Amino acid sequence: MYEQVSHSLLNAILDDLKPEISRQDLRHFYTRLGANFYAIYSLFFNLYGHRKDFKPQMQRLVETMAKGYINRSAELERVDIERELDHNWFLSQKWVGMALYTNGFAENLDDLADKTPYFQELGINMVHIMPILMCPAGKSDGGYAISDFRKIDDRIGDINDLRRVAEEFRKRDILLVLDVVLNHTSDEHEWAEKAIMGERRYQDYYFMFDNREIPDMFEQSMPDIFPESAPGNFTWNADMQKWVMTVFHDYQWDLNYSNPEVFIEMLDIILFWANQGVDVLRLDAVAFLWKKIGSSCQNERNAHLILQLMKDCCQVSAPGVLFIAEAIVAPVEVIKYFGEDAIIAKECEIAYNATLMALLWDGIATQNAKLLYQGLKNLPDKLERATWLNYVRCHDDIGFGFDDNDVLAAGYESFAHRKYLVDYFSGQFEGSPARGMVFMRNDATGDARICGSLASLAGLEAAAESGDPDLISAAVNKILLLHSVILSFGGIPLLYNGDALGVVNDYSYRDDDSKSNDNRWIHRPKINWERAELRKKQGTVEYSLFSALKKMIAIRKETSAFADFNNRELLDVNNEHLLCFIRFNYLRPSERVLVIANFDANPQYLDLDVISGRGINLYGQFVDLYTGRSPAQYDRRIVLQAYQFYWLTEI
Ligand code: OTU
Repeated sequence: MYEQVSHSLLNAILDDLKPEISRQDLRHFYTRLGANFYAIYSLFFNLYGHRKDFKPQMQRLVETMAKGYINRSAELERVDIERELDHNWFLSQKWVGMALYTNGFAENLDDLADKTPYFQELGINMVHIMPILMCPAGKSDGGYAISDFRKIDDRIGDINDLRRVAEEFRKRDILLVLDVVLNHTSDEHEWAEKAIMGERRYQDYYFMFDNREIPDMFEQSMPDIFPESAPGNFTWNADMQKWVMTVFHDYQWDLNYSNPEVFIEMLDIILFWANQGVDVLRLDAVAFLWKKIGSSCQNERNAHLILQLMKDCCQVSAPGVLFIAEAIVAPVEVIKYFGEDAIIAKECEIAYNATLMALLWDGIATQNAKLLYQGLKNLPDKLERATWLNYVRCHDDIGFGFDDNDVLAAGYESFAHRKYLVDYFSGQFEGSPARGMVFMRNDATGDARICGSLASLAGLEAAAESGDPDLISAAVNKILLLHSVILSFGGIPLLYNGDALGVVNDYSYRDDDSKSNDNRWIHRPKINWERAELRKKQGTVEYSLFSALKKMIAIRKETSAFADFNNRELLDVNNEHLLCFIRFNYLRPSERVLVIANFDANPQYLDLDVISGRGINLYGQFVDLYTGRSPAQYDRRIVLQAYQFYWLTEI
């Protein structure tokens, strides 16, 4: 019955298609539209069915998808078809990512294209180039306050440079990841400027109120994201005499997705970038897409419906393109961004694993893996055909957003434990080697986050200053330990620019007025390529890190048990300092890798007897895939040195 409604609407829409669209060869488009239309219609109806202009908007939606399809090159369409045939392609262990700012990694996009051999040298084949679109200078939020969604920031290049990057990447089988900032625009975006001029149509793209009545109501339940630098969620605009919703900075205006035009505009932008040869789109701040009075305005059901609709529409026009959900939210909420059902209600194929990231840092600060174990044990199962983006550091701060119940179950008191972590990483805890900074302390909630580069947080900056070789090697080993987990956990590991070279904090942001009130800039470094040459010189820290990571990456790619097919068993091993799990080949479950990571500064042992019955031969002989050597083993106990890890297989 319902299908009939959507079928007849689809027929009417197709009859009315503009002649320039209907004249094209739309064979594949029609097949996909037919297959997805019922879902698209239902979602669009659910979100916008109450509006008088529902049908014309639906028509525009289909036209936008058709235009997106028509503008797709033959080459990209070939990729689409290839990926449709091999739809699990991104779950393979062969992918290893890196995130970077163009002008941190290179001079500009052109120079970045020239530097692609570096990715191959390390084994990186998925590169997230952080936002490259036009942003007002000084009010850019590191690229996340966009004033033109179709124009590349002229300080780093133009669309031809990006095409060159995309070509270089495709030649070398490197995936290109770019951002689409869905939640907000800069206040200097054309839409915002037209709104300021009084154009009603564009005022409806945002949330605007004449007085504080509604903003006050919203704010009762909305948390502050940047309480220090941008308190509150609304900003007064004197030209319009209106309050504008600005969840992030006061110059980032939240888009109003209860308006279907906003949805269609953003879909058009997504398809535009898909057609530039982008393989994966990182969707920024997706948790915030729907605002509802009385809620935290995060993780709302309609935010999920919007993402499902985006996915369905993109699957019609550019099916080879994947979405990454950037939702730094509680573990039970993150999981929902994969969608409700792998086929009929899919959202993003990939999501940032912020839970693992924060838990790993807990392991470093406590030299103990009990909260890490607890948190991972309670991480809900994800959907089929969905995978994690596992990372240790990124361009943002670290929030200790793990579940309070897990903190309690690990035997900690929530407030005191979080305070300990913040003190530890900001170097305020006696004996801590970490050199981080506190980010956005919120006195009202007691919450605080941490900034700092991986190397500095792991103690390398302090160790290098002291010149003590033992401290340096401890820091190096911690950095490798953290990477050994993200490379073996299941999902796509995402390294961060500079981390393979041990780049420490960059304090120069303090002298730049547009950056000095945001200490996330401390960990957005500019690579010194002369110094990076040291990666080739034995005996240097750069060499130790780079060569070890290179080797780990190469081994990961050869180890099918590291692909992500829900093929991980977490182990309770009766030793709090060890994180331990088994990865198995989902096609040949007897092919197993036992991963053990020692978070302690002292040697620890794993008693194999406690994991009997898990398919590991207790009397077997093991070999470590990483070193190629057998582990120190005595009487069914495997010994690990401080911060050592093993990737063990039976021989
Ligand atoms: C994202 O961040 C970006 O990664 C940040 O760089 C931007 O400042 C922000 O959006 C606004 O565009 O929205 O879902 O704590 O972790 O704001 C999570 C800061 C986000 C970030 C958080 C995050």
